Amino acid sequence: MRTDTGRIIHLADYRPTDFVLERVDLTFELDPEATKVEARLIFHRRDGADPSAPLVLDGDELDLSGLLLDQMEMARERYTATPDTLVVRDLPESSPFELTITTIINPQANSQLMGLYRSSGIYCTQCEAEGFRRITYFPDRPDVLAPYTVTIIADKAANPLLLSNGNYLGGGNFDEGRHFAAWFDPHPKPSYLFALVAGDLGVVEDKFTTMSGREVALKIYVEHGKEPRAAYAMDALKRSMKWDEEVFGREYDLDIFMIVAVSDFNMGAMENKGLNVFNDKYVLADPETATDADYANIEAIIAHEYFHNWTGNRITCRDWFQLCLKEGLTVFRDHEFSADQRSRPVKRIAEVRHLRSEQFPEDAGPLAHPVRPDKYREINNFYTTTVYEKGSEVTRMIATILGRDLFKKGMDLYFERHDGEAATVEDFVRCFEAASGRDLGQFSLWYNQAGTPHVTVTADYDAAGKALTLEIEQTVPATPGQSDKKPMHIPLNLALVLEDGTIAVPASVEGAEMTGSVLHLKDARHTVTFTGIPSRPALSLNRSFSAPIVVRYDQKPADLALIARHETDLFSRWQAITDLALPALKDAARAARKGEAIQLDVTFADALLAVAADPALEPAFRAQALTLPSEADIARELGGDNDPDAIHTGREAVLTAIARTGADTFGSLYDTMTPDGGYSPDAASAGRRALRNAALLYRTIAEDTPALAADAFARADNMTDLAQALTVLSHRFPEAPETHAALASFEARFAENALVIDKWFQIQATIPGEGALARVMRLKQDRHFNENNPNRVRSLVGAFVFSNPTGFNRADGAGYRFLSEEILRIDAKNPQLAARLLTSMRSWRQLEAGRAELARTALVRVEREVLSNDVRDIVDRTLKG
Ligand code: B3K
Ligand code: ZN
Repeated sequence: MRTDTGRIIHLADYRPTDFVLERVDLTFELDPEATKVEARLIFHRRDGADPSAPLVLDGDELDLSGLLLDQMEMARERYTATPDTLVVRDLPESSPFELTITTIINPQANSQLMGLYRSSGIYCTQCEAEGFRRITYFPDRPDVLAPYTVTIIADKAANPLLLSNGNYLGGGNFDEGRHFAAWFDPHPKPSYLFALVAGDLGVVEDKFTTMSGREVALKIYVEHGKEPRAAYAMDALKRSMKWDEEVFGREYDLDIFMIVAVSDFNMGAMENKGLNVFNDKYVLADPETATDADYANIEAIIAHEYFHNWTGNRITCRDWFQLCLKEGLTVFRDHEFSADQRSRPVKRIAEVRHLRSEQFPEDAGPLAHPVRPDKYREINNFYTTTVYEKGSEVTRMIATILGRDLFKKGMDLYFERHDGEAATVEDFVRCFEAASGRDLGQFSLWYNQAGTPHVTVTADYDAAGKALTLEIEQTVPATPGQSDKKPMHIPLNLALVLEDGTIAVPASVEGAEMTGSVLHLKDARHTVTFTGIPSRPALSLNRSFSAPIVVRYDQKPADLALIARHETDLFSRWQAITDLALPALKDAARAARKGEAIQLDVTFADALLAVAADPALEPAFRAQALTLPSEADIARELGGDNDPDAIHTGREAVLTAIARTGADTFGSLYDTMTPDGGYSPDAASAGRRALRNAALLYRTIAEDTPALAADAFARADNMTDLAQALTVLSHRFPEAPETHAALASFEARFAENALVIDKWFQIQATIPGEGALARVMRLKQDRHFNENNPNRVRSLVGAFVFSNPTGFNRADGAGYRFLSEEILRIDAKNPQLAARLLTSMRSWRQLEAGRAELARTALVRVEREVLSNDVRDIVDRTLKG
């Protein structure tokens, strides 16, 4: 177990290595418990480096078993080896030298799933961020780039497949049933992009011809028998390759591109050069076992990892502080890809929902950090929605500010200038400045200042002068370690919607620069005047979510209804509907909190139902309109002293009111939004299913019987409908015989399919209410539960702590105690997984006093007993911030 050094790494301390790595040559002799790794590394001392500086290499739980310098054994006094460093002294002043380092590692015992591990009979690696140092001593940092040659030797019967990065060089047989394969990756890369996979897997093959006419072999490796379920992933891969050529002008650069799906993986997927490794959840799909959301995720993640080939691999990060340089940019690219493949507005709505529910709480709590942090204690804890999703929003704002053409010019310049390099955020921003001639100095604060900016707007219309004046104020809340914030450059897209539904074109704008419909806010306060506005307009603010901010504007319901009906920006129509529903949800929660009767004015539901029934709108959008803000969204809007039970009760009352008011609409949607033919995962068909399933929920609420959902469960011919019917049944009628029967039949039917059994766990773990904890504890004893599989742990424990607000936040604190015990147990095996689960406590200070105190007690216990650096970092910050 890695011991906590408590050491904090600072961006300001960055300096290049004393030695330049020229080449890497690795030989693996695979064995489940004693794999021999021989690393031949050619270095030379960097120009200008101290001629007496030793070479310091990173390790993690390593044991050195041999060290040669230029093929000669090294004298003991010239080096010092510990499990986490190898220091070599008296090295040549300028000439290149070769170090041969031998280590013996135990892949079978590697339960952290970092470095080289073996599970379900497959050898697999995960090296980002600092896993390579668990394989051999190495300058394990992203600014050390070299070409790699890899030779893998293994038992042939158990491991017919021997894969690594780059192009295949050749292979052959050895005696005693062993064989070998050699790979060469000509593109210099950092160690975190290294990968090795060995074992016995099935393959799906295809090919792609690049824009310059080169043929690339495409291979997706999956467990034998699962090949048909990789067809959609292959299709998504080919579409991604084509899209990156057409939209970003980026071509693939090796003869082969491989994806391997594994079932034990800490994260979604990993972009290793030419050899992506995936959690099989994001590869395998067929209509019987995958939902529409699964298909959309597969498409997005296949694209994301593929896009990293340029944004991440060809141009990598100088240091881990620059993580958003590859992640934020690549998320932006995958968002754009999905928007082009599916419905742009619906995709945007889904992105913003996700940002608000995951990133906003992070940015408002003790774990808040800038998109580019300036210090860390454990880098694995910085693969966050702030780095990824807010990082993507920051890239999107650059595109909004510069416009499409200049953004493209800046991206081209970035690829041209930095190909083959390890770059920084400053390098990236400079390319857009050079391409556009604009100064992005103030804009760059988005990388360095944490916290979600609040923009408060008041409006005054002067009918006589036909002028609209806006007072706009921005504030950026204090976050841990950052109390004073400077005003940011906020691109605020807005529209003035007139009573007849048209959008006013002002004669002049004063008080802030405006390009197209985007107002550039740069000062703490602006007074902006629009002239030539014929009548008092409704103000549609932050259209398409042009900036990741919270807008505070006291909008009249009639204006929101106008926007919901007429805005040309569909995102804003959805936002208006949400804003119409929010006051009812908040009021209902407040009333429930005080134990008062909930009085509802449901006039807001008219706008929502009008959109739901509008045949001119795409069904997926209509389904989004029917999906009310979640309980977590309402908690965030309430902003403190939160009682999750009251929020739940209030939201239920609002849902019931909508269900009753809209009974006719939901009846007819349920009858008409039926499939056109057999199942197809395309976005339009998925939209119809989403709308019909939303109708199923509302109808069930209005009718208050399990009959309809039980019927839907019996008739479903695809996993989307089946899982939704099971969710409605079990969440609404957990004790009904229909629910027990459905859960049992689902389990029996899919007992052999781990990914579907994950859904079975997840649906049950999120059944609301006090009884959830007992159910989760019972499910932990189920024969399907497996504590060593991260997907399974996330589907039960993760679903409970992240997605069951009433169950987890039980008033007696039993949910928090359960989490603290789970964290301590999981931490002993897999610290990364444990640390991630503990981030479910990030909003604990927003809870009412009784729960907050119980949450604090549970955190203190974790702090007292924790072992790993990963969990210690999270628990310390969560308690302190
Ligand atoms: N780059 C990886 C994430 C690695 C996480 C390491 N703790 C996947 C991705 O973002 O594409
Ligand atoms: Zn990524």
